[in-house]
Amino acid sequence: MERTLAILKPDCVRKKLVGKVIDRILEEGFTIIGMKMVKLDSNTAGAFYAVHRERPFFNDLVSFMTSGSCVPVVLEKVNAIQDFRKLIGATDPEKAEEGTIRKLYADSKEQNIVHGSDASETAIVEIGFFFSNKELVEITAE
Ligand code: 3AN
Repeated sequence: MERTLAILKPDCVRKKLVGKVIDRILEEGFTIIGMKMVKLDSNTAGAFYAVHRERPFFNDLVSFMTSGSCVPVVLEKVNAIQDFRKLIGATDPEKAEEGTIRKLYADSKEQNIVHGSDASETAIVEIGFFFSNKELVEITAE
């Protein structure tokens, strides 16, 4: 079983798409083991996207991510990281495959509705950014 961090970004919340996106995630077989609503400050958003600090879009990205509430969600599934990246589609919604969340709902490369971790090491760090172990539900076989 693998874990990944999703963030439903401020555009997702503003467009009232949280329910639709969560429904889709569940339909695709992911289990939610942690979820909350947060409003990021600039330091936190900047730290989350620290790998992009030197990129020309960094300041705009931080402004966007602090422009409203976000919903970080921890998902569990076999192959969760890769399968979730596939479900959300390419960073640029115009290049995203038909039926992906970004193709369906995103307006631009920056305002692209949802984040998904890109590797197992980053997933662990990113989950720890928003959740303590105590906040994650232990899933037992049902
Ligand atoms: P992804 O979220 O698809 O993994 P990354 O990690 O390359 O994409 O970029 C992180 C975030 O930075 C993206 N989700 C997007 O909001 C923003 N971003 C990436 N590339 C651009 C760009 N060329 N212009 C504006 N924003 C960008």
